[in-house]
Amino acid sequence: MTMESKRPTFHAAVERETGETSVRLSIHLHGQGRASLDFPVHFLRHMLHVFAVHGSFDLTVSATGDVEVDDHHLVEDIGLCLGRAIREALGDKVGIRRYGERHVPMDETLARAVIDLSGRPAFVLKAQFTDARIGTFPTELVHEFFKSVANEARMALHLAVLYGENNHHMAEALFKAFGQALREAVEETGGGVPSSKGVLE
Ligand SMILES: [Mn+2]
Repeated sequence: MTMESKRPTFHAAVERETGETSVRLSIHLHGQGRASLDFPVHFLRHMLHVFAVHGSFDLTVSATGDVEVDDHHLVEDIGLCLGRAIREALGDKVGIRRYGERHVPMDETLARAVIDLSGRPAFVLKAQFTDARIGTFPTELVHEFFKSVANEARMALHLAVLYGENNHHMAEALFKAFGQALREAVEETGGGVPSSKGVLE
């Protein structure tokens, strides 16, 4: 083989520095739900805490950014680093389940996450948010965050809020569903590469 293959280690650390943001992120995908989150976007900290707990991931994020402009750059770049870390942690994906899906209710809201760790980025979010902001957090950044994750992790990520009324619940149910679906997708099955093509890039 000319390509260097790398077995899944289930953990990775990523650092990324630009003129807009500085992000250090590490994740253990077979962890215990411990989160250490230090960056100035409070709502995303709440969401990533939920993601880590519900996926039983150990997640550390330390980041700064130009939040005086708005939260956009930092949220996007944390998503990008999370996606990159997931991809690195999974290596050649030998012996993992590959697919994961969950429906998660949160009070009046029902959300769904379906994942294929296919090696090909695709992202769909179907949600009817009714407020432009959740607290101070721009609601549209929910879409931007997950899109960055899906692109960099090279996964197909299909998210939907099937119904709901409270925008905080809708976002939080999506992060819970994403965490639980990802946890399923990264489970070890003991098989080979879960693809009829024999390769998942
Ligand atoms: Mn909450």
